[in-house]
Amino acid sequence: MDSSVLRAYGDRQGDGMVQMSFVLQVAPSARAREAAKRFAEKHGLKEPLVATMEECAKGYSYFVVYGHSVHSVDFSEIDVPEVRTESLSRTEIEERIKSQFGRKLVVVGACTGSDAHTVGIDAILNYKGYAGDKGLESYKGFDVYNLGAQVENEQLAARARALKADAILVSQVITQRNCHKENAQALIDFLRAEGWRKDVVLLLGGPRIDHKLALELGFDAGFGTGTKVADVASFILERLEQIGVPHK
Ligand code: B12
Repeated sequence: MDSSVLRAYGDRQGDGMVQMSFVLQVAPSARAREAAKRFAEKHGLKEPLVATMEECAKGYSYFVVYGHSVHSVDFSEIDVPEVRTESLSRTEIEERIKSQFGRKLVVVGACTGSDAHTVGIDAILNYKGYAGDKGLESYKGFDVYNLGAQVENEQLAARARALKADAILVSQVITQRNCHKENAQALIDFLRAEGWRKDVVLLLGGPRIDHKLALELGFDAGFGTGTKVADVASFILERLEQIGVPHK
């Protein structure tokens, strides 16, 4: 089998085993189990096995069904943009800021629009960070301003400008009706209209953000689930060195 063609791996190579879970508006019963099986078959699963049928509310059942999927993807055809930055250690980051810039780098971040999910941006910016990974505030080389939640683009831009920010970090967690795209795009448009988009590193982050989307919207990079603070710091340094605004 061509190793670049991927099928789901269950018990053995190429068996295509997957599981799907869903809720049907019916109480658990033998008929409900058969309904779940047929539902899975209609999604293309071969030989489906209903592994779980549990009442999750009165008149509703939660199912987990296993079966063989028939699809595959050719890995060799996949090309997605990735953030390609040398990941530096904390010591390297501190030393490079000192030697390349000779001052603290100013970072301003917020969770913008109606979005109130601050845990992600706090993880990147605040001293205590997240899951043992301390935020940018814990680095001597960064001067960090976390504006918090539900910050309007204009407010973020004004604060960033007043602080002579080197980098603006935007977090978007809510993606209902694509509000994250609209909101992030509006910030870019605003900065372009004000004429200083190119003078600042702009990062977009959140669990449903990827590098490709961020680039399409006009950001310098996008960071998704599991982002590490050192990777963000390394990217900011590299990008600032490229755009050449070392001394303000
Ligand atoms: C905690 C939480 C809340 C809390 C938020 C508290 C707070 N202060 O943040 C509260 C209870 C307020 C809340 C409210 C709501 N929530 Co909520 N919430 C969550 C939950 C459970 C966890 C989010 C979280 O903290 N993750 C942990 C952080 C560390 O992860 P992260 O954000 O991905 O961050 C990492 C990376 O993405 C990245 N990153 C993130 N931002 C940035 C920015 C930059 C610049 C960079 C570099 C990196 C970066 O780095 C971080 C570290 O690795 C999620 C479900 C889930 N399990 O994810 C739902 C979830 C996000 N919420 C959801 C919803 C719908 C809501 C509400 C609309 C519910 C309602 N009907 O009222 C409201 C909206 C409120 C609002 N106006 O925004 C949905 C969003 C669906 C969608 N696709 O839009 C989710 C996914 C739940 C769900 N499955 O439906 N929520």
